[in-house]
Amino acid sequence: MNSKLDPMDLYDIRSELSEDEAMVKDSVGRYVDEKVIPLMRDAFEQHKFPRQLIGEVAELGLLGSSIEGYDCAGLNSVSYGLICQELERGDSGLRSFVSVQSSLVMFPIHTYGSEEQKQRWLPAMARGEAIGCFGLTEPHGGSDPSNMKTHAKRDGDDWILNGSKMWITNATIADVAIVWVRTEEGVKGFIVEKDMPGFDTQEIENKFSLRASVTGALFFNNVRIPEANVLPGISSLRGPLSCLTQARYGIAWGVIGAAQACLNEVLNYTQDRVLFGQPIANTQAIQIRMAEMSRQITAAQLISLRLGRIKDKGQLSPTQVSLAKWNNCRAAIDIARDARDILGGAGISAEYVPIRHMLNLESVITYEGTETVHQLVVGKELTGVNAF
Ligand code: TGC
Ligand code: FAD
Repeated sequence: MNSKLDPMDLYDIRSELSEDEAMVKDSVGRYVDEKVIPLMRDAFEQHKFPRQLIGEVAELGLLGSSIEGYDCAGLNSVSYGLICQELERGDSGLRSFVSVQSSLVMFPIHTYGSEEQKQRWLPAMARGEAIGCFGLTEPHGGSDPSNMKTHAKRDGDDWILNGSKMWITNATIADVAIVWVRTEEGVKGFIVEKDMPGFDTQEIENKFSLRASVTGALFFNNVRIPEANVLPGISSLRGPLSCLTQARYGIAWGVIGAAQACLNEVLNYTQDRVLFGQPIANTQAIQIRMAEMSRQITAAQLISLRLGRIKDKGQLSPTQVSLAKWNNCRAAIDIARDARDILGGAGISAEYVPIRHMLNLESVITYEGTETVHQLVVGKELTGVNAF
């Protein structure tokens, strides 16, 4: 009776998708199966972001996909979520690239930028010809961006920028950085271009997580920024935090893909692994563990779809996004760790996907707000008390 259910979609989320959404999911899914998955093991082992994928994801319309106009696809939020899910089924590093470009760089330019800034950057970024990064976190503590030290002072028509940012995705490959800066007029977003004198970047090497993604530091030493490179539409911490809401939304969907990849791996492996005279898939303990994975994936899918529908109605609250990011990252990392264990010794080999996803998810559960940050956001909503 149960054989008709899709093990990756027990509640038939697919039937809730529009024709266009299902088409997005299928086309990105095919691309990931054919072009992404075959590359990711090597990319992870070699600690290299496969840059050849940039042109391909751009060609598929996946960069800035939620933006209307400016050569962007203008898809809805559920489609953006499905894109993240399918990409992260391949690797969190590729989803990170697309999240940063779309939600953290193109979104603030589109939302807070001047028309000139939008015309200059958005079409080039949609085509993958310009790459962006987003600098909010500083070395002394990312969870509390209100304690920002990076600052800028007016000098005639320009600004002079000093400080540094740490743990920045795409740092060393970016043509442009959206850098959040303390000024006497509030927190402002600066568009810093890679060749500006005094601007430097450095890659963070020897990571054990997100090895197929570029992470680095940004340094600003008296960088002269013209007023034309300041986002005119925002002067408070709400600017960067609103970008995080977009990216966290995508992550809540994305990690479902990583979890599905792990469940799929153990479903196959346990059929063939014969111990004590039977495939381990036939044992109660293994079935319960895989059922638990399926329970968590199903809950995450339902949360994400509901969140997407709320977002598409324009009624999203950041607290709802925090709950989804927390729940779904926790589910995905628990699933990846358990899948690694079910594979036994083979689980530590790069031949199987769980350990790569497990290691990646250590970053994903930390960035865009740690689990504790999201728990405290929900706690604040429930009690009205700010416990940070
Ligand atoms: P708070 O006083 O609560 O808020 C300041 C202003 O911002 C508004 N706001 C938000 N707006 C939109 N979305 C959100 N999520 C928002 N959260 C707050 C708020 O309404 C207020 O607006 P206004 O107009 O009244 O001024 O700020 P706080 O300083 O108390 O901080 C709250 C806290 C701790 C939740 C926040 O600082 C936080 O989220 N901390 C975590 C930082 C973080 O997540 N950093 C991520 C860096 S980027 C990254 O990791 C990229 S990885 C990408 C990849 O590779 O995929
Ligand atoms: P800290 O803020 O120092 O936190 C340390 C610990 O304290 C955590 O466990 C935290 O949960 C806990 N904690 C904090 N506050 C409290 C509290 N009130 N009560 C109890 N516990 C608390 N940032 C960007 O700006 N742009 C990027 O592109 C980007 N990409 C990243 C890519 C990777 C691979 C990684 C790992 C990080 C990236 N980050 C980026 C930074 C990321 O957002 C931060 O690492 C994250 O916000 C946490 O900040 P932190 O590392 O300084 O930890």
